[in-house]
Amino acid sequence: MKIQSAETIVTSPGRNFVTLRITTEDGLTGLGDATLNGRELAVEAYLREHVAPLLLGRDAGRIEDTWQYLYRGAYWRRGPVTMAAIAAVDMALWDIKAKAAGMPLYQLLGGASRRGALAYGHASGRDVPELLDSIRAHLDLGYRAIRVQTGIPGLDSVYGVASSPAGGGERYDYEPAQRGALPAEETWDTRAYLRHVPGVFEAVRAEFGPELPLLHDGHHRMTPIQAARLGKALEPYDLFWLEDATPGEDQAALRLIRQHTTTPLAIGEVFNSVHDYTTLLSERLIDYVRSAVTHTGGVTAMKKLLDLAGVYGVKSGMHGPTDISPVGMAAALHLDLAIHNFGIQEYMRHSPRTLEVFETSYTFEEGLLHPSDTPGLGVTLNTEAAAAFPYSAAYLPVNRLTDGTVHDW
Ligand code: GCO
Ligand code: MG
Repeated sequence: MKIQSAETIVTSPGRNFVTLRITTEDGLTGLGDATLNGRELAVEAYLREHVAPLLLGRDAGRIEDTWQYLYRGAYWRRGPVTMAAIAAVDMALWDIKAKAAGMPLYQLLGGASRRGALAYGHASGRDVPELLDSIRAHLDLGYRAIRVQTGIPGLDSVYGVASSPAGGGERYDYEPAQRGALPAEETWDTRAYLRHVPGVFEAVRAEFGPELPLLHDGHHRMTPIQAARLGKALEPYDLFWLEDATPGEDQAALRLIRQHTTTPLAIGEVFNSVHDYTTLLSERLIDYVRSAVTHTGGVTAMKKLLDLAGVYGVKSGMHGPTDISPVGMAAALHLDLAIHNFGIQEYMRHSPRTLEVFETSYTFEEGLLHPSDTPGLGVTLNTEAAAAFPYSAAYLPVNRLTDGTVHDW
């Protein structure tokens, strides 16, 4: 099974996606997701210029060897661009291997450990009534776990909060991401946020009762002591997790938060290597690993990372926003089904237009996702539909404090 071609496809059915398609001499194809929100073309060029030529003629079945060849062989290790490129190759090779075996990928990873993967959706509102409506709308869609994000009094717009009411069409401020040559800028005030959020969770629990799993994303905006205070303030509302409380690169920050609160902690969507987690896991400073298969070197690397997490009793909570393509999402679902230490899966739902380009077979029933039993990853790329949506620059917003200082998020 020699690799005959490796092509990159950039398409933008509402938001930008980078896909790698590997074809073998005997005609099998595999897909890999290489989408890095706001830096898409850097990964596309890395793959096209520096990776695709190395793949031609290689044995498509040698997945571990190819991973090590691209990781160790490049000398320059880690980083989001490199690891997204390696991830795309890895996913495509697993897709091919599973298709050759006539099995869904999860079977090659050890088979199913559960009926399906519990998914959480993103509810949000500019104020509490809008938020409660959005939670109801998500429950109607079948979600059994909900991420809660809210507007903050005094701030015009907040990332992750839809700018129109539930059912108003637009789901999310930057979904699709802001299109244009420059990122939008938002104003942020952490003290206003900390004053507001506990009351919002109180209202949500009062309306929906104690059972519904609730999650919250801090988008890396707090200092460790602020995050410790928020975690403590949210304890009465029994969160499933508090995500990305502090900037991700500072692993030691989690020590301080952990000393002060029993609210479970999740982090890692901006991480790209197991080495980003060593302190967090060995000192048991987190409860959930948030990495995406797409940004962490693919199925091979993610499986090793999650196995290591399992040693410390830490569970998975893989990143699944709409800037992970349906290919990356499918790869996550096969892992979700197979690993033992599954926690939860983020599932934002792609737009109908995206699903015209990427034909998926995964299912969502009674709050559980299943990757389906289609051989391989179970996603096909409609190249004609993809060609109809050319790349257009789109960026995540930049965050500034009220005095204009650039802030973490
Ligand atoms: C999440 C995230 C996303 C990211 C986005 C970045 O938890 O889903 O924080 O909203 O910001 O995926 O590209
Ligand atoms: Mg997040």
